[in-house]
Amino acid sequence: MQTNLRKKILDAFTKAEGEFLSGQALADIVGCSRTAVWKHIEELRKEGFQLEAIRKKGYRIIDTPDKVSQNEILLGLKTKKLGSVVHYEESVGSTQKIAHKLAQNGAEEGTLVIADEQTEGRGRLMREWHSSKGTGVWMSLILRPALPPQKAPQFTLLAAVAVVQAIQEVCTLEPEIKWPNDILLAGKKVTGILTELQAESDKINSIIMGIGINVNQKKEHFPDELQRIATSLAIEKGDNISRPALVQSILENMENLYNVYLQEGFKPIKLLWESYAISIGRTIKATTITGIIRGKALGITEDGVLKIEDEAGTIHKIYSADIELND
Ligand code: BT5
Repeated sequence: MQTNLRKKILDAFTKAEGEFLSGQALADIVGCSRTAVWKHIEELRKEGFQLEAIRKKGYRIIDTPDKVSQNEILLGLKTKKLGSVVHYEESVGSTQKIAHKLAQNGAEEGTLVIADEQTEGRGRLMREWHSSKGTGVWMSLILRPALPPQKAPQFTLLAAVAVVQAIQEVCTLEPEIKWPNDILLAGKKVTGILTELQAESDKINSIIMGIGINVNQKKEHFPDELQRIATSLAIEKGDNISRPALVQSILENMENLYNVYLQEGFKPIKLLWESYAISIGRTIKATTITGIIRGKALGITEDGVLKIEDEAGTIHKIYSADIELND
């Protein structure tokens, strides 16, 4: 209930676009007393929001604390569904774990779990995902498409397109996608995506979309073994980036793409994905859990699966692998 009121207040400030809103106007929009409005405003102040208050004019927000908190994500968010419920924690083991639990307990589509720090962030095959405090976007989003589980790989690609578009919008940088789940800048990994499922044999119950983005790390923030292969948006841009603005842009782009997907299928997403992909047409080495395949990456199928043609002309369909570019 409290959170609902807070969301309505933040939505009202979003719509006001920097104009003043009187206490009475806020109370009317939100449907509560002016005292209740005032209490929420005080809580926002305590969290580090700077509000200007002028008699007879009301309030407006002039600065925010640049955290990935629920309030900051909701302020200015223009989606209908994605991110409408936000679970923010300062420090967690893994946002994936929390999102899995929430999904199991019936969390609605669009629920977002986000943390300032992960102490046990993970990649595919339980690899470690380095998620230091206050520097990145560590988020898990719950989707509930009425689809068979075979369609799940498409969502890794859909998420990658959304993140690329958000990085283009917020940072004016031009990232590339390495199939299936890496986003690169200057050849180094800036984002990893982990798509997990809760499903029955013929139907997805929920997709838990884990996205990790290095945002404001400096080179020395990365452990030695990552310095050669990882980068951050700030390193590439030469300036710090607003994490909440980035999260909002991801949610907005993802919602658009998801709606396109539900109405028109995967084809338009596939075309976008291919326009950002670097592996297609190249000679690659794919390390899968069953072995290594070398050959030319022909493209992705309608299901989002990678096709590789080896030297003997055999075409392999790859669902998941680590890719090295060999040419
Ligand atoms: C991934 O796995 O790239 C998926 C990463 C997903 C992380 C998000 S954060 C929010 C959510 N909660 C979680 O616990 N996870 C998700 P994979 O393709 O397996 O790559 C893992 C490899 O990337 C590691 O073995 C390292 O080599 C490298 N790596 C680890 N941390 C990194 C970082 N911060 N930046 C770049 N590379 C990293």
